[in-house]
Amino acid sequence: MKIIHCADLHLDSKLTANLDKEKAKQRKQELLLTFKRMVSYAADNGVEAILICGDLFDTKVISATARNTVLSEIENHPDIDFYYLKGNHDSDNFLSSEEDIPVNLKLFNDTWTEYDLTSDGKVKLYGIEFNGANTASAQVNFVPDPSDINIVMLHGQESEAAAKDKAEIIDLKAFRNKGINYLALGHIHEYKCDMLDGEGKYCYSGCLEGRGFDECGEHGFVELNIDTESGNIDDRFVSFALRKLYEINVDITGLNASPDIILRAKNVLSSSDASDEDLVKVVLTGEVDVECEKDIAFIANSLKDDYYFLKVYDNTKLHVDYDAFMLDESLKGEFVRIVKASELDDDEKADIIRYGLNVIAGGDIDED
Ligand SMILES: [Mn+2]
Repeated sequence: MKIIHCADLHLDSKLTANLDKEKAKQRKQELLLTFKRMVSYAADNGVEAILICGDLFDTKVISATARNTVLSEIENHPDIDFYYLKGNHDSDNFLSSEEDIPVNLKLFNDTWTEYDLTSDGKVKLYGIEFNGANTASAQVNFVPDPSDINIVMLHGQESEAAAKDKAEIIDLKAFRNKGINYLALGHIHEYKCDMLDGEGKYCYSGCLEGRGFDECGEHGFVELNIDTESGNIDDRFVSFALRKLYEINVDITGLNASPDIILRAKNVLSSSDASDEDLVKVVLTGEVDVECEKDIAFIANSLKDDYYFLKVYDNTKLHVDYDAFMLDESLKGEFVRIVKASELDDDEKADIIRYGLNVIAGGDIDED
């Protein structure tokens, strides 16, 4: 049987951190459309169950469009069972009353819930929603029958790192050597799959679409193909996002003018994987002369039409050729010598010299 494991869709996410109002609205719709596209993929490929491992929604306030779309996708695909385990971003607001729940929408609560994925009862699905009080004991006390094919759904941060954002800690040790074939996780937004113990795997599917530049790269879901006879589970990451996000470093060491920087950036961008549908953050790196002409807004505007969204972040270091100013009798030279003699650190000196020289030359102090 085929199963889809997804998580962290964050439908209704605001998406205004980078995008303007219009594009944020469009991108928000795209998150919902990608969910629909995934359900169509499931229907077209004979997928019998979709596991949603938390953070289906982004906030407690769920738009009517998102709610209605999710419910209608579930209702219109009666051959697919949707297993929805709430994450730290989800709330009960999605379903207003009992009669709203479609028969093929299966839910979880704060105690262990068990579902049979096959009529012979050989493939079991377990899940629990952690709430702080139940987290530690529920993990230790969980004992499935190792002779079954066991799939477990959870939402939380695996124990190697501290939990952020009120997520619960999942202690992987507590799930080892219990006969779990596949631990389907949500919370970490990047795909990650590794061995849980000698037999089973644990996996974060990652989010379905990247939203910010902390979610660069491939995003999608995991397709599981379970051999219900042998118990063998074949897992495959399916890259599915409509758009990808890229952070691309452009070293502009030695360049002194915006046109040259633009040209360098275009060269680096054209050899990257980013396509015109994608979102790109260009990070300028390297060391440039304190007097170099580098208009970040102009550089960004010159590059942005090639992509759905592009921004430029300046991470260059400034180089001050102090020797060149030592004999300069103008105001410039005097200014540089005063800053050099100050107790500021080198980076602060360079920043102040750049601003000062720019003002002396008649420019604007916040040109970058
Ligand atoms: Mn999440």
